Formats: sequence, structure tokens, C-alpha cells
Amino acid sequence: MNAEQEHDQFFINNCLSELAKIGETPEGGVTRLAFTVEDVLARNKIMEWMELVGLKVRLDAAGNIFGRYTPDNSDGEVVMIGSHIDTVINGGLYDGALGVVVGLCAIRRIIRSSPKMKRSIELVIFSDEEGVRFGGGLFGSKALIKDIALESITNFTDEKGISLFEALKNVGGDAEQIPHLNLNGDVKCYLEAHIDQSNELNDEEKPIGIVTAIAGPVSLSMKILGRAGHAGAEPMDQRKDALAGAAEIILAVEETVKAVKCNYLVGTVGNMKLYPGASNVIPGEVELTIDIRGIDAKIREEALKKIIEKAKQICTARGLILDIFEKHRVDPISLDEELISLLEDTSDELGIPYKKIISRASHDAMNMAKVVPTCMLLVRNMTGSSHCPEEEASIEDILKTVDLTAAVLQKIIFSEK
Ligand code: HGY
Ligand code: MN
Ligand code: MN
Repeated sequence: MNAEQEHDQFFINNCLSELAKIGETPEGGVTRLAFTVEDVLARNKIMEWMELVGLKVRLDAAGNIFGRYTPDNSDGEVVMIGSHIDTVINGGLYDGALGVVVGLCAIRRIIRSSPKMKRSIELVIFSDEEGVRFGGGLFGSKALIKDIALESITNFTDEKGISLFEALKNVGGDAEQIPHLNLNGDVKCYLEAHIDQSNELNDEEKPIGIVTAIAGPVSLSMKILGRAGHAGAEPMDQRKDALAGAAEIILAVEETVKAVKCNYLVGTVGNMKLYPGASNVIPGEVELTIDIRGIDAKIREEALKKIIEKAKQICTARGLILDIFEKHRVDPISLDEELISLLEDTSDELGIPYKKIISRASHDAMNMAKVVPTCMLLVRNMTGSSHCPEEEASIEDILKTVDLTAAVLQKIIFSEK
């Protein structure tokens, strides 16, 4: 390992361990929900690092953070790299944070080695990628490409009834100004590095995945209204038990998705609240979330339609009322062929083994790919688990990712095209 890589290793370990402390959980994970105190503290930390590296920092109305290096003889074009730092509840230490630290480290290397470059280079931290607090997801990148309505920003609320619209102010955002957002320059391309959230790279013993396409999520919220009643006094045939109905719907999600036999189609009920929630009261109300993902939009839609059909039949048969709200939808997307080849060629030059891979998890890169040429790298996950404290990447693989990212960004920055 040369002196530069040694310094990078220290830089990476330090940044990741600093971020891991902000929102750390007793189980060794991290909870940093969008626009909470933990999110604000992590944002401030990263803005400090951006300035230390020599980047000019700005925030946009969606709370996205941009750190840009503009060389003296800049030609106005920008090369972007980024990810997110908000997390799920008790998430892993690498989801989002790894891509931010890899980006910062790669930019730092490029500025030190070639300050005279002609294109600017920018690190972006997108707001509220996970969507755990308000429902939805990929908020910051959706806002940047003007793919989110003011009405949903106002209607999305957290468990305490605080709206995304209000919470956004905690980080200096202003939802009313979102329609005026822009990329602030001529963006040549966007690259995102992220930990692999499956076991695929680990199984194949590859340190890096070059993403060819990203599966698209749809998330619904279903409200099931029955009738609360006495658990002892009410006969079984007179009940309108909202939780029993919900239980049938949850199994219908699993059964419908499994029946499709397409291994990129997945369905999950990840959250459920019931009311009143007492052992001697028949549940009167249930709200549950349904997350369906697929790499083929048509197959995903057919499965979704079947699930909604079955949910309606179950509720009719039980005399329950069903309300369905769509919270989030991004179509599956293929990434830029030219950038994929550039990543492959550069991996070969650096002798870094890789696998071309479809990302089952969704990322801000899906929205950026709609407006600029976009590519994505996944870093081997040593446990194959994610959205939980067990998520793990090795410093060796992270350094390889910095080597590859810096080399590819360098080529793009200096390319004549
Ligand atoms: O849910 C996802 O795929 C991403 O981690 N937000
Ligand atoms: Mn995630
Ligand atoms: Mn992520």
C-alpha cells in the first residue's frame, strides 16, 4: 500500500467511524432519519469535511447538499458523484455513508493530483433517500429532477404528525422553492458508489459490482377499517376484525409474488400499525405498508394489480373498508452503456475483479439517470445483509472502489468529448 492509499485508509476509516457514532443504536447499527437531529449532525460533519477538502458548499431548497470544486479555467461542465446519509431504523453503517465517503476521498485525490482540470467536480448528498420517516423515498433526487408534487410533500407526515414540508425547514430547505431547483451547471454525468445490499458479490467473491440496471419500487399504504369490539363478548360471526383481514392480505402479498416465479420480483409488508391495540379489544383499524419491486415494470404492475384485487375481495368478504394510497413509485431503469464500458475497461486496467450486476435496492441514481448519463458501483457486502447492523464492507474493497472511482472520474474530467 503506497503512502496515498495509507492516508486514504485512515481518512475513510475516520469518516465512517465518525458517521457511525451519529445515531448509533445499542445493537451496533445506526438510526438517522431524515431531517432529525441525527441527520442534521451528520450533515454538519460532512459539510465540514467538504470544506476541509476544498469544496464550496451549498444547500438547495430540498435540503440536498452540494460540495463543488471549480478549477480556475473551468469550462462550466460538472462531473457529479454522490449518495445519501439518512438511514433506516437500526440500519447498517455503510448504506449511503459508504458512497459519500468514497466520493469525498476520490475527489480529494483528484484535486491533489490535478488541480488544473477544466471540468468541475461535485459531491452531492441527497435528502431523505430512505423515506422511512415520512413514507416514499428518494425525496432529494426526485425534487432535484422536479418529480415530486408540493401536495405530497405537505401530506407526507411522520408518526408525530410532522409533515415533510415542515421538517425540511430543520435543514434549511424550503418546499415552496423546489419547483425552481436545477442542476446548477452542465452535468456531464453522475456516479454513485453504494454497498451491495444482497449477497451476490459475496457469493461470487467479487469486490465490485458494475450496475447495469436498477429494480423499481412501488410502495403503498393500505388502511383497513373494521369495528372495535369486546374480545370476549362479541361472537365470531359478527366481528369486523381489521387485523384478521390484514393478516390475509399480508399472506396474499407473499403468495402473489411467489407465484410469479421471477426472481427480481419481491414483495414486503414492512410496517403495520393497529388500533386500539389492546388484548381484550377486537382490532378496529389497521394501517400497513406494501413494498413491491421488480426489474420489469409490466410484471411488477401485474403483480400489484392482483394484490390490490385480492385485498379488495378479502375486505368485502369480511365487511371491512379498504383505502389504498400510493406513496412512492420509480420505474426500473438501465444505466448508461458508455459509462458501464468505461468502468469495465478501467477495472481491467487496475486489475480489479468485478461482476456486472442488477441492483435490487433502489438508489438516487435512478432519478439522476433520467436527466444525465449515470453509472453505479456496488461494493461487496461481507455478510450480504443490509438495512440492519450486520451490513459490512472491508476497507480493502472500499479502497479498490476509491481507486476505480478516482480513475474513472479522472478520465471523464480530462476527456476531450
Ligand atoms: O429501499 C431501498 O432500496 C433503498 O435502500 N432506499
Ligand atoms: Mn437503504
Ligand atoms: Mn442506500
